[in-house]
Order: sequence, then C-alpha cells, then structure tokens
Amino acid sequence: MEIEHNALNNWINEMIRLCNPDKVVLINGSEEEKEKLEKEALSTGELTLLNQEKLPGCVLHRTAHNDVARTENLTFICTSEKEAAGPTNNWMSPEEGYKKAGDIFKNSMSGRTMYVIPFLMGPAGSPFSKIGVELTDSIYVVLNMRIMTRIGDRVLSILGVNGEFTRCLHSKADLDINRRLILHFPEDNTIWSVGSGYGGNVLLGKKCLALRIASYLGRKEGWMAEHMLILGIEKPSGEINYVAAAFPSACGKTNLAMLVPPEGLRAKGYKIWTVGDDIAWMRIKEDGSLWAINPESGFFGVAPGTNSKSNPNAVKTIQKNTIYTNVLLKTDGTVWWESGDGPVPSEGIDWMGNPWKPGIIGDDGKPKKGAHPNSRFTAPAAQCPSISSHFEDPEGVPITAIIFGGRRASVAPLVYQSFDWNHGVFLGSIMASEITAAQYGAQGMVRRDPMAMIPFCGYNMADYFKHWLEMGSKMKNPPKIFHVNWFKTDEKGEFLWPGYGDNLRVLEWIVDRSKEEINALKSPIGYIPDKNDLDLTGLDLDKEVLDKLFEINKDEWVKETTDIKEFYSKFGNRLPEELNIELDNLISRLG
Ligand code: OXD
Ligand code: MN
Repeated sequence: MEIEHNALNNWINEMIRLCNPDKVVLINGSEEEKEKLEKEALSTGELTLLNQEKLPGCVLHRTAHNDVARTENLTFICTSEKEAAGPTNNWMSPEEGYKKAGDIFKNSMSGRTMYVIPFLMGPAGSPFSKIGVELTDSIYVVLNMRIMTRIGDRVLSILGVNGEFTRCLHSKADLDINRRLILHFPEDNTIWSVGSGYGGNVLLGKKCLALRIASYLGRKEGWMAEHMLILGIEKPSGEINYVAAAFPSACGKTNLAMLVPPEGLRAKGYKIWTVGDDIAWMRIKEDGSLWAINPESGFFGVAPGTNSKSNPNAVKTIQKNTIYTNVLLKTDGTVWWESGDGPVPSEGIDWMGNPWKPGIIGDDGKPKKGAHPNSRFTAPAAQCPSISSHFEDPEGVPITAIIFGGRRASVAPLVYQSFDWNHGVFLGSIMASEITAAQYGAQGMVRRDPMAMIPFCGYNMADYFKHWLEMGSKMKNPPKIFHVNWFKTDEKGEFLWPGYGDNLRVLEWIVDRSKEEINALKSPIGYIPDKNDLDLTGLDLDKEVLDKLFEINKDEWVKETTDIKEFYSKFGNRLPEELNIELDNLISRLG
C-alpha cells in the first residue's frame, strides 16, 4: 500500500533526511512480514527463539544492561510555556528539545533500516480511537507494536488522505544513557524518543501517546486518558458492572484485571472479564455516564511474581505468540523468573546473557536474580481466557466505579469510599505509593503519585485535577470513587491481606456500594464497610487482622495531611480551590 497522505509523506521524508537510514520499510501488518522480521532478528541475535514445542511463537529479547526501566529523569514535556508542563514534569522548550534530540538522531539510522509503523490506539471505528505513526530502527519495537496496537495497511486506510496522527520518532541510536531522551511535544502532537530500547520508553503508542499526549488531548477535547485497568465483574444474576482502577506501575494491575474468583465467590456465580490492564480512555456519553475503552491490544506485563496462583489467566495468555524480555532462559529453551511457576532451575542464562545458578553472588554481594525485577512479557490480549466480549467494542463499556490504589505498608485502610465526586478527586490527588522496579529511583520510598499519573500526565497536574473536577460536574451518573490498599503490613512486614483472587471480596463491596445496595459506616476519611458486608467465606482472617486492615490511625493521618499540604504547595495558586477545601474538611474531620 502506498502512503497517500501528503503531510505524513512530508514528515517521513524530513525524518529520513535527519536519521539517514539505508532503507525504509513500510509495515503492512501481515503474517509474512512478521515472519520475515522475526527471522532477521533471530539471525542477528536481537531475538532468541524459545522452545517452539512448549512455547509456540515465543521469543526472548535482552535489552542493554542500563536500559531496563522507564527513565523518568530523561522524560520531558516540551511546551512553549514551562508552566504548561507544571511542577511534576521535567520541562524543556520545544526548540531545545528538537535541537538536543536532533543532534542524537542525526545519522543515527545510517547502516540501518527505518520501519514506518502506522498504528491505531483503540478499536477500529471507535469515536475514542487515535492514530499514530512510529518511525523506528528496531525490529523489537515493530514486533512489540504489532502485539500492543493495531498496525499496518488497515490503519492507513482509516487515516485516509488528511486524517490526524501523532508523529512518533524512535531510534536506539547508540543506547547510551547519556544520549537518551524521551520527549513529548504536545503542541505539535509529536514524540521523539532516542537512545533507549526499553518498552516503556520506545513503544510510543503506550505511555508516550496513550497517556502523556492523550491526557493533553483529552483535556483539550473533553475526555480522559488514565493509567487504569478496566474489568467487568459479573454478578451471580448475570449483571456485569465495569470498574476502572488506577495503580502505580508494578502494583498488580495486570493481576487484578485478570482476577480469578476465590472458591466461595466462584460458587456464588461470580466471573471476571478483562477489558484492559494498563490504560483507559474515557468519555461521557449521551446517557450522562462515563464509558471506557482500552486503547491497547496486548499486555506488556511484569513477569516476576506472575505464576499460576497470582495470575493463572496471565500464565495461560503467555504460552504462545509472546515476546519475553529480560527473563531467565532455561536449558530446555523455556523461560523462568523469580516467583514464577515450577522449581527454581538449577542453571540457566540470566537476563544479562550470563550463565546463572541459584545463589550465585553478584558484584553487590547479593544473590544474582535470574530475571530482571522489571522483566516483561508482551502478549496479545485476545489470548487471555478472561478477555471481555466488549474488548473490541467501539462503544467501550460503562464505568460504575473508579478505584485508586497505592502500595502502602501503613496509613491507608483496605478500602474506603469517597463521600462524592469532588472528594473522590481529592482521594486520587493524594494517592501515594512505594517506588517499584518499573522505574529507576529509590525502590520502596513513598512518593505522591496522584491517580498513578505522576510519570504520565502530559501537562500541568493542577490543570489535570481541574479537568477531573469538571468532568464530574458534566456527568449525570458519575462513577462512584473508592480507594484500596492491598499492601498493608504487620509489624513483621508481612502482608495483612491475601490479595490476588481474594481482592474480589473488596470489589463485590465496591459494586454493591456503587449500586447503593448496602449501607456503610462514615469515618473521617470516607465511607468504610460494615465488616459484616464483606464476604469472607473460606478466608481464615483473625479478627485482629481485620481490625488492623480497617484501622484509621489518627496520628498517621494527621501526619499525612501535613505531607499532602506540602505536596499541594508545589502547585501554588493553580491548584483548584475545591481540593484545598477537601483537605481542610479532612483536617477538621480528623479533629
Ligand atoms: C507499565 C508501567 O509498563 O507503568 O505499564 O511502567
Ligand atoms: Mn503502567
């Protein structure tokens, strides 16, 4: 297929002049094309073929050792005004961004092929969907984009001769961390990523377009782009309610999205349907409710910790047609990771490509991991046993409840509900969580991460809060808003709540509350469950543990309000007054 879109052709030609590739290949999305690219990547060592009997269609990729997670310190929002990016983003002027990255892009593809990937975020024919075109010198990127987005000729047909698209330029360049930049130019609908080969930095449809650029477009156009999973909870009556839930990276979104009900609830007739595990685009429909789609078509999930107990549906999903990144290679050509299925292998090749045995000690004096803690699988969503029949629905699904959740050892109880929409926006704005392996930074340190969007909001977060408040006021039937914390621990650091499938016990309460089918108790921080309303059949939880899970420790919360005040002060006068009022109300309720 030829490109008949003049602006697209002009831009590609301009980028060819900058990057100077030897060859340019337009990606059509066919099966033959995939096989050809895979063959080439296998011959150069960019990919390793896995055991095709046990893992048909699966391959392994290893990134550079210093390129294993998103680099938030090298990620910038490039707007003409610094204020437009706000205090929580790194900012560069567009001139400086184009100049700095342009110097690195210059001739970066010489001796290489430039692949042109037209891609669609969202189901074909959906009013929610957006088009991007990514130019890249990485076959790994093409093969991942093929799973994570809808690509090829069909996208060019939808784009037509003058459709809008996001310009996405990526080059691995020399994979030098000192020459790595992930730049967003929202005013130009453009993304430039250079010097990295790690998924979150280079699959430009994902974090860069579907969150940073889309959040900017969402505000301009009156919709929302959120770091949220979407799942359907089917009640014994057959009624399905959909919830969208925001958690920071590597806090179990994929596990929750694919949850398998625990025995008691399964016997009652509960089922879970997966719509998305990472990103939700949401719009208000004529009926005054909020509807959501998952703009992606695959899962880029964290491997360590994924096993038949934590996420049996993910384990089934990744048995075929999956790209594994930075996991351990076993001698039989299959893969393994820490807290994965099966016994710890007695030997293998670790994520760095070195021989590995359990217990071998690294330079830091600690046992070496076989798989990187942020190692990943990329798998087609359609392979997931719990995939929703509405996954490809252009209309999306109606959202009954929004859930915010952080990873907190203390402070936040297992679940509580906001008093109303504005209070719910406040709960989102004060979210906090411990840093995980999905990003570089001090692991375990608590940081404020409003709506789990701190790394992904493409504009001033104070304006983002305002947008949330405005969206609420436009809805006749806004979703109810909740906060959960699966990660509260006891004095020994052990988790108090079993998590995983048992989280459905909390979701059941959330749905019943959203439908106003049960009462709740009023606490200073929001509504909390009457413990008799939580179905805990089959769960062996001591009363003291349950009390601890719902404890609201006044001293901790007073300290929390001081911290929130300090966080809010970053935004100065731009912070919506509604949030200051919510904070004052919380302080006075705490007495
Ligand atoms: C992800 C992330 O990959 O949030 O989803 O880092
Ligand atoms: Mn994510």
